[in-house]
Amino acid sequence: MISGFLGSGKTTMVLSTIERIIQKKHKKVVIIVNDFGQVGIDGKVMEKFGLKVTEMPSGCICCTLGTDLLTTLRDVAEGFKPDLVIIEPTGVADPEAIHETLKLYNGPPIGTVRIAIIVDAVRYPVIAKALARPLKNQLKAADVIIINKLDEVDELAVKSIEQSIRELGLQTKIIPASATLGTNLDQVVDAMLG
Ligand SMILES: Nc1nc2c(ncn2[C@@H]2O[C@H](COP(=O)(O)OP(=O)(O)OP(=O)(O)O)[C@@H](O)[C@H]2O)c(=O)[nH]1
Ligand SMILES: [Mg+2]
Repeated sequence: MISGFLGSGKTTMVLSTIERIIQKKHKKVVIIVNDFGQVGIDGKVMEKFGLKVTEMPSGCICCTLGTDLLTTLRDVAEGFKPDLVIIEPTGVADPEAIHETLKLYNGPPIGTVRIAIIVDAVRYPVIAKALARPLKNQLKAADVIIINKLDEVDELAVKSIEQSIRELGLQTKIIPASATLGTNLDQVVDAMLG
């Protein structure tokens, strides 16, 4: 699952890493997007990699569409037999709630669930103030935290974000990256796949 606030760069990160992800070990990948955001996932681009894009009606898959996520998952599992499913929930989704929802899934076995949280390096200071609680909930759920848009900030800003995350008492792996420039994406892929 690739989660994070609106506009943090989830879709861009998926698009920038998908080729590496497929090369790494996954042959058949399904992407479940809950909402087509600022950057859409172009069906034709995905076809090039033999991917399938499943769009779910907008809404929050962590709550109202909980069963729809499970239905969608079962449909793709049975119909497509993917090696990897990437879920991009809406920016407001609570990844922990989605994780709980996934525990109710009773289709073909899921295997490992990993959660990558993307934070926007530019907006982090504002979000940390205005949305401290949901931010903490997201970060707490993460197996890896990606500080995205490295190209837009200086080293000091990145250090201060890292420090702020550590002050929440989290020891989670943190990777600064740029989805648009391609910085540190090998590390991102390794951490996302586990
Ligand atoms: N400078 C910079 N811009 C980025 C980077 N990654 C994404 N963006 C831009 O940030 C904006 C949002 O990117 P998206 O990939 O749509 O973000 P998202 O998290 O999928 O957004 P929603 O699905 O709407 O929540 C776009 O204008 C991207 O081009 C990055 O590494 N650097
Ligand atoms: Mg998106």
